[in-house]
Amino acid sequence: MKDAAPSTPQAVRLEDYTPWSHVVDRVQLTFRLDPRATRVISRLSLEPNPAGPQGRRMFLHGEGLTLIRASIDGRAVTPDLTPDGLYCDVPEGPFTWECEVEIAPEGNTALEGLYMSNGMYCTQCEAEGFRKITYYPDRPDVMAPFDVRVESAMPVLLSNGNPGATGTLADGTPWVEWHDPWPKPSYLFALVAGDLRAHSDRFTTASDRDVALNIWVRPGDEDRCAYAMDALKRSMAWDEQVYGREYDLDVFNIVAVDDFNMGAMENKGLNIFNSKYVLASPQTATDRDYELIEGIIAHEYFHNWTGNRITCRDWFQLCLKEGLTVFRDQQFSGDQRSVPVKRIEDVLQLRARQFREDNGPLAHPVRPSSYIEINNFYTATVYEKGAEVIGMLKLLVGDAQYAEALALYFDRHDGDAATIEDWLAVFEDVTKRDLRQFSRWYTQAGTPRLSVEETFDAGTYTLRFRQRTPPTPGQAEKLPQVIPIAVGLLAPDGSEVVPTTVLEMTQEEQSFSFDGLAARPVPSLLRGFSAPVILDRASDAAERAFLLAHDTDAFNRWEAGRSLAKEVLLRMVGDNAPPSADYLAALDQVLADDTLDPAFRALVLQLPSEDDIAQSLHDNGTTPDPTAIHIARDALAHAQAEALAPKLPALFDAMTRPGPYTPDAEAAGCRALRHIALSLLTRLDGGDRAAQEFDRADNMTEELGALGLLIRAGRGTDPVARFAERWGHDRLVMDKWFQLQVNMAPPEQAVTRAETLAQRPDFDWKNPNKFRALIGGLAANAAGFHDPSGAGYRFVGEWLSRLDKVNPQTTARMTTVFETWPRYDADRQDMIRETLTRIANTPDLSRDTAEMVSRILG
Ligand code: 0A1
Ligand code: ZN
Repeated sequence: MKDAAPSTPQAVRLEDYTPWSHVVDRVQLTFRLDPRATRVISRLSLEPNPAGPQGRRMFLHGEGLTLIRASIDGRAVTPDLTPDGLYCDVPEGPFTWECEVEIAPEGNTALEGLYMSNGMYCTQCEAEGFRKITYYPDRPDVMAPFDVRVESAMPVLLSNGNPGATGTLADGTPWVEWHDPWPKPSYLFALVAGDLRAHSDRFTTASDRDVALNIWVRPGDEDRCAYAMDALKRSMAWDEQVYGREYDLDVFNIVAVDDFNMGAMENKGLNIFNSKYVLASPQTATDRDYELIEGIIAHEYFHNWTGNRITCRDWFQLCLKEGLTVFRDQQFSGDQRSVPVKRIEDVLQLRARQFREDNGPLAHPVRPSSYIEINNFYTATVYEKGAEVIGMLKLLVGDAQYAEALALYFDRHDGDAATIEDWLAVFEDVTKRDLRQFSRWYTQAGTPRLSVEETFDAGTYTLRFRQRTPPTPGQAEKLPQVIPIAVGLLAPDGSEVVPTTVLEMTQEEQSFSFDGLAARPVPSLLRGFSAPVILDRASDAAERAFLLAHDTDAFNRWEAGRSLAKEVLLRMVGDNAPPSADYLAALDQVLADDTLDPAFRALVLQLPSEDDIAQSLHDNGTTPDPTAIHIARDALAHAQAEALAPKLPALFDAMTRPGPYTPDAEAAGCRALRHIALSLLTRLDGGDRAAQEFDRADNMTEELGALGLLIRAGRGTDPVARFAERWGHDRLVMDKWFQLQVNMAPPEQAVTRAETLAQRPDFDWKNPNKFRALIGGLAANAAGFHDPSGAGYRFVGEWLSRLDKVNPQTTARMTTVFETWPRYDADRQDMIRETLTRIANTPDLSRDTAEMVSRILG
């Protein structure tokens, strides 16, 4: 009874939501694990749902399953199988459904459902993977307690919840039972079986619950779990202190797997992680890795309340859990490290990924209203813009009312599958505000442009703002949004005359005045990046340099330096202007200011990315030339190096800290600034110092940093080979090696290098991390990827067509490297369209990739 081929994809629409016909009171699952023939026996206690459609027929999702038997109340039934599931006639009242299916985890290369990674069984069920495990109402609003029994000879057998009985079958096969008392949707189900080792610890909650913590890894990786464990305990304590949320089971398990489509997954009590976001040692992980591990461990842990205890009614509400959980993990990381530095990093990410998405063919609202494949909507817009929307809400209502609203949300909706309307109603009830206009942030796509004009007259300073959101696919007209604009005013001597004030803009055009000023002030607008908008403001370089030197808002100090650099670069690309001396002088001051956090100084010195410059040129109506951008950016970096040369050696030495590596933010900040100094010095000495550094580095941050500079300087051949000799045994370190070589390569060599690397036997392209490292690494080398010959597009296109056969989800996500095509010249546009059309015409293309390619082509 094998099912037929999948049906033609149809769009799912928010407006069509209807509850399921039945309620699941209990789920009992038994797994007899076998790589080629796993048996899954499922028993569901069901009853009619008074709130759902009434009738005597039920539908269960199911994909790629072989149905062995099915029964209702113990009597065999023959359901009608469809490509997406089954229909079955059911009794009028409560009944028990039982079925047995067979699946083959070994052949599951899509890494969705039950699959195998290095001989270990694991699952990924969000969003719709559970239907590849058994027949089930696989939708987030169906919540039930799960009892799971796993039968297997594997030494470690895990599932959600608390451990239960264990035993041995007559044939000697061991079994274990797990009981999860918290009703959950199927997307939070997880099972792991393998030869694993635990790094264990304990945590006592505020209510004195003793929780066993385990991080499960492959043998040999046990000594790389300490940082993740430390981050987990800090996350648990932080959620108690800041949000009053405690953990609610006796055990919390984390498992690291090498083959994983995303970063990690918040399955109840059994989080599954991409191993790169768990495993760390000073020798193998960079500062950035440590930071990401901390943030992702926190993110998944925080989902226990925002996502698991309160889940989503349907997948259109994805931002309900993701936006809020990202917001929470950003708050956590800020508290653990530095609030302004974290904010700058988050805004850099937001602009690089979300603004790019929001200003191209894939733009969609934070809460989309239709989709073909939900896996394509785990986007920067849903996650990062979703978090920004919460940040704005908090700013508008204030910290105290935000805390009250969150307490009410947890109280009112615990155990619910909720909606964005529920979320906003909580804020309306607490604050008595009308949030109807604010809710447009959830339904309108596109990044609002905010322009401003100012006047000063008889002591009154007036800011006149205008907002406009360009059309996005399917949304031609945009209405004004509520924009919180945090503003401060500085006097000409640099003192602050008006401290941060939040202006609430609601109209298309709106003025705000400040009286009683002795002189025309310098405005510091959108402090802390108080709204995800693009601010257009004509201001001169002198004013930006003034803000870079004097603003009391650290974010805006950085922003002033950033916009200065951007402006200089745009003039260098467009008019062949020389690097601006004012800009270099301002940098010189920042560099020498020891009162500033080294991490902050490193961020000020870092130039805008080539992609960022391309987007700005496009926004200004100029067609970007990736080669010219690369040359200009290089030239500005050279000018920085020459201008700052006298200070660089001393800075490098000052940032060299004695003693062994520690991953804390302070030490990492010094290394970041030290690396910038080394990078600039490399432009002057051709790499001599970087070569010394490569030889002496005792940690991956410095070793990899130096290697990248040597590659960029054209001195990479020998160190690249030595690095591979040293680290060939380590899969995660080798991912960095693949990535760096194409990413740092001179643009004209990038594609050939990628082609050569792709031939290597250790380029295991079916592993998503490896694929992303090499193919994604090339796409991140903007001038190399956009090589005028089109070789970069063809290379990436061919690999995407190939990967689609084994892993549609990762393929579909990577098609976004082409989303910026409308920016470029006619030749490049033609070549990209040709590549995308070729992908679209690949026989048997997945629904995932087909949807993405057709949206990108528009
Ligand atoms: N919910 C996870 C991310 C995630 C989403 C989808 C996945 O498979 C399609 C896997 C993981 C998170 O936010 O961390
Ligand atoms: Zn998440």
